[in-house]
Amino acid sequence: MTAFSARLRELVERGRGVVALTGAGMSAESGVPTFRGQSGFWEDGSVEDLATAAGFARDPRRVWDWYEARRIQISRCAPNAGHLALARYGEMHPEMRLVTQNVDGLHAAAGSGRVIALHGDLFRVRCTRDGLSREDRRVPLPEIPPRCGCGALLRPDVVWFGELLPEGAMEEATEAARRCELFLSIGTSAVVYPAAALPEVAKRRGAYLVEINIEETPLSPVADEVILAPAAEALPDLLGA
Ligand code: BV8
Repeated sequence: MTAFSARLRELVERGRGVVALTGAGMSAESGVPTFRGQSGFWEDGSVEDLATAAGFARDPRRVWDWYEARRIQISRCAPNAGHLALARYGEMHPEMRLVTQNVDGLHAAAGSGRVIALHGDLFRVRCTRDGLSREDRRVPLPEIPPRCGCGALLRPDVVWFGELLPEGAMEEATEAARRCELFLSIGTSAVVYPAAALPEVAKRRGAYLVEINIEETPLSPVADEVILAPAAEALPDLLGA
């Protein structure tokens, strides 16, 4: 059983103005690899080649090989107890806002509605000619790199480095962070901006800032409470299973 302060328990029970920001660590116990840290995807420093528009223009097949492998892997993953605890808590407290950097769709699969997805969705693709995006859950894809009916290349409908976040998503998330009483930063290394600015926005406006992670991050010294535990263990304890 994870230990929480009385203050945190009281804020969770009140349930007024709770915002949760999740990162790759939220899905680690579902079997989805994280980006940084021990088994991180980007240990070999290939982020520039795999998660940028320039990398895609240079070698669309190499980028799609990576995204296709993630789509296939994630299609076999299920939401964990942490995703389910957040979904149930959101049902009981409809004003709770869930903001995610993840593109794996596991919050929606767990039943969370109204997820603010800052970095897009692995199971949506976008035509590189007209920019229109659509859901595409085919696993595996029929060809790599996949093409639109118009013949143009399709790209993953995710936000790459150097790209702007989806219209309105950051504004909605920032407004929620400004108004919340309790901000939970869960399973994120807190290094990717502008998402990483959200906890600081909440803290500056007087929210109680809590970090749930298995290790310290640059956010830890700023947090009011750091819970060093896996998300799938801490969240059911904190929010109720
Ligand atoms: C942008 C693609 C405007 C989708 C990703 C200052 C201001 C603005 C921008 C910048 C800035 N400084 C630098 C920038 C540029 C850049 C940036 O932030 N770079 C960083 C690296 C310094 N930001 C951008 O480019 C953003 N765009 O700002 O546009 C602009 C335009 C032009 C020029 C400037 C600005 C776009 C950012 C989005 C990039 N796309 N991914 C995909 O393929 O997935 S980001 C990538 O990192 C993922 O999306 C991921 O979501 C994100 C954050 O990583 P985390 O989720 O935190 O995952 P990570 O592996 O790092 O950490 C996991 C954590 O979990 C660890 O702490 C670990 O301990 C913990 N953990 C592990 N197991 C568990 C656990 N915790 C709990 N339980 C467990 N079981």
